[in-house]
Amino acid sequence: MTDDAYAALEQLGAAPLWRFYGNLFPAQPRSRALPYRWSWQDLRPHLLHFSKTLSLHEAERRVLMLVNPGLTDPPATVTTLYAGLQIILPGETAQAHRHTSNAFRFVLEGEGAYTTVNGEPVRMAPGDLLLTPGWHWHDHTHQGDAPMIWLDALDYPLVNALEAGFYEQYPERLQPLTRGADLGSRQFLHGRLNPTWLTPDGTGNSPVTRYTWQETARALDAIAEDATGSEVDGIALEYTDPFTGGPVMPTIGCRIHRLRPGFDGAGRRHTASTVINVVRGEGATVVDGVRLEWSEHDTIAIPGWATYRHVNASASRDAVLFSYSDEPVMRSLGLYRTEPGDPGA
Ligand code: GTQ
Repeated sequence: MTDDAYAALEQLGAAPLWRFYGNLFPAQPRSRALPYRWSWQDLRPHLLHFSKTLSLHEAERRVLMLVNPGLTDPPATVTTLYAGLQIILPGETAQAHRHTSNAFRFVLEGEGAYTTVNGEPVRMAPGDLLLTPGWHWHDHTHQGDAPMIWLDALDYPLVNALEAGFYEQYPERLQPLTRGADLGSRQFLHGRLNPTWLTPDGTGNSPVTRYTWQETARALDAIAEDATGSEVDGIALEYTDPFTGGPVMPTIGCRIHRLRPGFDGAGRRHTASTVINVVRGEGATVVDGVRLEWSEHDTIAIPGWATYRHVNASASRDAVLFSYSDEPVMRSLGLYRTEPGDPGA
């Protein structure tokens, strides 16, 4: 009789809350994402293989998605964010399009390519961070003489969960160049001297199109000797929107971290989900008891509410990490929580 009573509910589009309660209101978050490391050394040959066998007319973008084993459908890197490795060859172009997802690129290898964002060619060199805010037209052109590889990041897992995804292809392959190269970067170069004739566009995206590695390295070097840094994140600098001093995108915050030689970080967890790419150095990030060993250009997933700590394995060299997370989302929704902890292992 009882089973019939439950079956009847299902027919009526109803369900007994008491059978779902613990899953719907967990005592604390239980991410479906797993701690994971994607190996640059293992994936790079596959990128090169597809660059030789798949043309950019067959694929809109030649990208290997970094799919978290706990998040295969839909594929995502952490619950709200995606990472992919994109390769483009000299002489190639990638079709102009736009989507409501916010995106950025972090350049890993090569030079001579640029992304055009709403008419502005934005040049790419290793370590550069380039923003492609939602609904901005973007296409890629490579005029160098060696393959170019970068990390793509998008918030589409979040945008699609919110059912706010729109996409459009540009009527031609490339959009016209209507602005000077890197203008969005040049006119905000100093961050403490902003152009008076410009105002925020209201989306919460930074107006800076390119954060050059040159500037990032200069910022790190300027404080390397005497900055205190964080016992969890090392000497961590947040890329900022010069209008607000806040994160570069409404959904994604980006940081660069310098871990001094022998850095043995304190453990912490937060509700934000994080992706890391190793700029240089060797070390490990321990996440909920799982030790993820990393070296140059590896990518790491730290699920939300997982406890983690970073270790620089070298006693003589710095390690540098680039990280991004959905912390701006958590904060703007009043859902950001953090506390110290020990990840074990
Ligand atoms: O380069 O525009 O990895 O639209 C995924 C979606 C890259 C891009 C991705 C994209 C792009």
